Amino acid sequence: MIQQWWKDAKFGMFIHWGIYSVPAGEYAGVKTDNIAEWIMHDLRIPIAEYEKFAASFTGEHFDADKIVRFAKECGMKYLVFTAKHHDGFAMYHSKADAYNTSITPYKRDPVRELKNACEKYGIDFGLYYSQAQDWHDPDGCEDGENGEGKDFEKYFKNKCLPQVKELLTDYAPVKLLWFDTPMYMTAEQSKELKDFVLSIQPDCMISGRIGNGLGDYVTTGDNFIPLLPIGYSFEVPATTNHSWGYNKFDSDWISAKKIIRRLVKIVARGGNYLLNVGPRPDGSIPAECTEILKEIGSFLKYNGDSIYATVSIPPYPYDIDWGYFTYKPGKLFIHVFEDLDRVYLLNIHNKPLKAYLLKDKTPLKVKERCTCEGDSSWLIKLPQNRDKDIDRVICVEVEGAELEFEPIKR
Ligand code: H79
Repeated sequence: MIQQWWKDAKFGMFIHWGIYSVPAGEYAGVKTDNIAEWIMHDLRIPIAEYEKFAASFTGEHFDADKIVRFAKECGMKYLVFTAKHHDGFAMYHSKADAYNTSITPYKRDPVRELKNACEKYGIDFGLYYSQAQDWHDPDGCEDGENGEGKDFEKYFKNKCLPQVKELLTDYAPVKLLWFDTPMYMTAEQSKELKDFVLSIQPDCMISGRIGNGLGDYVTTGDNFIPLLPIGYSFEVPATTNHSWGYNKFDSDWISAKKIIRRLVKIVARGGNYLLNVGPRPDGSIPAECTEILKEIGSFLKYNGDSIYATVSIPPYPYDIDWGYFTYKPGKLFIHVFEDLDRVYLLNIHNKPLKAYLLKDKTPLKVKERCTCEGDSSWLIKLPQNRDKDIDRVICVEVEGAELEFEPIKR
């Protein structure tokens, strides 16, 4: 079931950390063109060779407290950590399977450490678990195969369910289980997994990728933003460069400007944004990435009211190319992406009561007028954008609990 904490959160941190960060996009002199955590699959690395990466997984700079505090400073309200990715390596002390962080020089349990830090800083804690693909288990799914010669039920009963149970009992409460790539799981298997999760923790949320339409919400395609409000709660999982796991060659970072604007766009359409960081094998996060997140944090520090706990709104009937609207009962937020000196809008039904720039409360006037064509209109003059803000947010306090746009008249 969708929980209110998740609906209100809007912005979360995804962490992809695993032994794929050791090859970091290159194996035996060959670079992978694809996402770095897929290197085992894409470069056909034999299991026994891939296992050797565990010996270089040192984690000496992994500081869960610092990461979670940082996520909070950057305005993220929840966190999802890869407890097990498709490579089958558990990033916690699993009793069900020895292939886990205990066998690395790092030795520790990042799930435990992150969970404790999340509790300390009031961040909602979630875990990613690759329930179907497992390239280490002889019976786990692998992309491009249809399961011939494999006994998926065997893997499902002997590894997947026991590990999910461990996660939900040893690290409770897990607020969100983020399943991924259901592959050829049947509806019965997805249902069994869902019922199993809920039997242990009834209020645990389940991502859309549990498969067979059984998730609590829609998980969009990786890095894909729906064009319109889709009528369901949704979450956009997305990267800060082109990979999820650390890739030493990927220096093509997405700017803070783009990410802030994507966040506004996603929230305006009723969704959440789960933004990924990929630590190195030593546990550090590339500085280029943390700088981007800091800038997002500065925006949210002053403009968070226009993001968190906002509700999905009907689409505005005109195509405005300079920004977006977000809304919470009584407050319409107009996000202005360009250096406009005025905002002119038609067809907003609610009566404006008071307006100001959200970041510093500079008062603004809303001039209301009926146009010659008979449309209602608002004119709001804006001061110069001296600080070169990426998004100037105007808050207009309005009458009425629901936001209503008037349709375009014939
Ligand atoms: O965990 C992250 C990805 O590893 C995972 N989902 C996010 C959250 C994911 N699993 N599958 N996919 C993404 C789709 C992957 C497709 C591709 Fe490929 C992997 C394209 C290139 C590498 C498989 C191998 C399909 C083509 C080649």
